[in-house]
Amino acid sequence: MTQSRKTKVGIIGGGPSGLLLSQLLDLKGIDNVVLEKHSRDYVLGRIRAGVLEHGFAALMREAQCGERMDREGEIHEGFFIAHDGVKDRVDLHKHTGGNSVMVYGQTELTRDLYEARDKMGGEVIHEALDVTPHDLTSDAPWLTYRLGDDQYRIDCDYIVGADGFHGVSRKSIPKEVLTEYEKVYPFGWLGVLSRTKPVSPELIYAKTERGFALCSLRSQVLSRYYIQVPLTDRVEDWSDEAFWAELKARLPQDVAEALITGPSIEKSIAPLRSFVAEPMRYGNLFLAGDAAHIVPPTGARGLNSAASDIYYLYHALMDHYLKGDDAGLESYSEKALARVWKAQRFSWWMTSMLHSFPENSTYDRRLQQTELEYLMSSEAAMTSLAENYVGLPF
Ligand code: FAS
Ligand code: PHB
Repeated sequence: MTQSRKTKVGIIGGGPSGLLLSQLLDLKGIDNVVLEKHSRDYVLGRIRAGVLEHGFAALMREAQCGERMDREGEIHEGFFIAHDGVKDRVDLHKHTGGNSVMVYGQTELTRDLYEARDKMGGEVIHEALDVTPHDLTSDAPWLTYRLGDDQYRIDCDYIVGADGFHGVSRKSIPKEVLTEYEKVYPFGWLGVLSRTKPVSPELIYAKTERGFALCSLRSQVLSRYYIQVPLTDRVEDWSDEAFWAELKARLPQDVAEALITGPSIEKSIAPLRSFVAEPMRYGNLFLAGDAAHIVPPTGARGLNSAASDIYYLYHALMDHYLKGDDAGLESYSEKALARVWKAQRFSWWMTSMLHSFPENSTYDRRLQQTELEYLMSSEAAMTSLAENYVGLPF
C-alpha cells in the first residue's frame, strides 16, 4: 500500500545544493521535502570542496547556517601560484576592491545545513531508494520512493533535481530535449587529508613539469593536499610516503622543506571533467548543482556553481509563492547557465594553465608557459583571475 502526501517543492538529493535550498525555502514558509538516497553519515563522509565564494558565504548566513563557518572558517585575501621554483601571490583583495574567499570544508558546511534542518524540523528523508520523478510536464508532478519495502508518493508543485552527477533527475529528461557538453581531462587528482599543520597560511597552486599540485587546508590542524596523477593510477598504488615525496618534488624548495607530513586520514582519486547539461529546466523539474554541471576542481568552482543555481531557484520560487510572479522560474535555466558557463571557462582556463598534458606539443607547452608569464605581468589578467576566483556577481 503506497502512503501519499503533498508538498510544494520536492527536492531530490541531500547534498549542499538540496539542503541549502530546503533551508532557504523553509525560512520563507515554503513547504518542501528532501529525499536523500544515502545515510547522513555516508553523505558527511565525503571529502570535497574547500573554498567558498563570498556570495556563497552570504547565502549561508541568509540561511541562518553561517555561524560556525564565520567562527571556524578562514577569510583568505590571496593565494599563491608556484612555478619554476618560485611563488607568486595572487592578491584577491587588491584586484577585487576588497573581496576575499572563505576557506571552510564542504563536509562542515553540509553538517551545518543538516543541523539547521533538524533545528527547524525540516524533512530530510534518508535512505530513500528508487526515487522516481513522474509527470514532469504536467501541473501536478509527483515523486515515488521506498524506505525498505514501504512505498511512498509525494505530490509536488515543483521538483528540484539536486542529486549530483550520477543522480536520477537529469536522466529523467528525454534525450531529445537535453544537450550535453563534456570535456574529459587525461588525468585526475589524488587528494590526501592529514591532521597536520598546513604548510602555508594561503593556498598554493603549483605548476611543474612533473604535474600539478595544490596545498590547501580545512583548519590550522587539518591539511588538504592534491597531486595530478594519470587516469590509470589507483589510490592503492600510492603509499603515504610516496605521496609526500611526490608532493615535495612539486613544491618550491623552501615550501617542501617546511612541509609537515603525517598519516593520511582520507585518500582518494577524483577524475577531472567539464560537463554541462542544457536546459536546466524540463516542465516542472529544475536541475541544480552537480546534477547539471561539473567542473575540474582547479578553479574551486564546483560547489560555488551549485550555490548560484540555488540562489536563482530560491528567489524564483519565493517570487512564485509570495508574489505570484513566475518570471524567475521562466528565466531560471537561461540565467543559471549564463553564470555556469563563466565558471566552466574559468575552471578550464586554470586547469589548462597549471596541469601538465602528456600529449601537448612543444608549441602547446610554450604557449602554456606564456599564459602564466602574461598573467604574472598583467594587472588586467590578474584582475580577471581574481574576480572569477572570489566569485562573479549572482
Ligand atoms: P552532491 O553530489 O554533493 O549531492 C547530491 C546528493 O544527491 C548526494 O548526497 C547523493 O547521495 C544524492 N543522490 C544521488 N542520486 C540520488 C537519487 N537517485 N535519489 C536520492 N538522492 C540521490 N568542488 C570544489 O569546489 N572543490 C573541490 O575540491 C571539489 N572536489 C570534489 C571531489 C569529488 C570526488 C567530487 C565528486 C566533487 C568535488 N567537487 C569539488 C565538487 C563538489 O563539491 C560538488 O560541486 C558539490 O558536491 C555539489 O553539490 P550538490 O549539487 O549538492 O551535489
Ligand atoms: C580544497 O581545499 O579541497 C580545494 C581548494 C581549492 C581548489 C580545489 C580544492 O581549487
